[in-house]
Amino acid sequence: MCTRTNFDRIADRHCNHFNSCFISRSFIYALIRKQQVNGEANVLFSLVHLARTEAIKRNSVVTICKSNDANQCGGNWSDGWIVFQDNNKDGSRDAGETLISSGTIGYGYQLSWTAFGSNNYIRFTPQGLTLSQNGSFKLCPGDGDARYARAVIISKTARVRLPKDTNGDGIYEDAGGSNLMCS
Ligand SMILES: [Ca+2]
Ligand SMILES: [Ca+2]
Repeated sequence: MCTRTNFDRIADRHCNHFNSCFISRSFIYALIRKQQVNGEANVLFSLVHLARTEAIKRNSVVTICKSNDANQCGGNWSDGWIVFQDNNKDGSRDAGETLISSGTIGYGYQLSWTAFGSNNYIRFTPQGLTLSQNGSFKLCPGDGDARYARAVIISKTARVRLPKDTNGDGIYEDAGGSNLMCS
């Protein structure tokens, strides 16, 4: 006789004919993928924190822009980004502007930034605010499965928020509370 508790049902645990329960492979797979996208969202969280902190410390505008060569602005967000001291505040890394860091999102992920002002960069002021910019990053896995997508919202005051799955349907939401879509 196979007995499943409520917890087993929630965790999608099944029982075998020896009456011991096990967690299904698909559940573990889903759990790992959720953890992966959450890890990537935390990378973005830390990225914003770094740029904001550097802007305050350097008493200068610091910009994050998309970059495909870890040196200049260009390409797509999925290629990577750079963080630099943006002396003339133009969102582009000019000669003599110090490179602070560079990075990329995890392999296979698609990253986009949609914002008021520009979709190419985010600028932070010495006061620790964005330069009149609010927007959101969207992370999608390579296979476009929205269950493993996540948004990272940045407010004008440089506050970072990761919307949850408030309706509990397994898909995280965007800034407006709608399920994320990966196309
Ligand atoms: Ca510049
Ligand atoms: Ca949802």
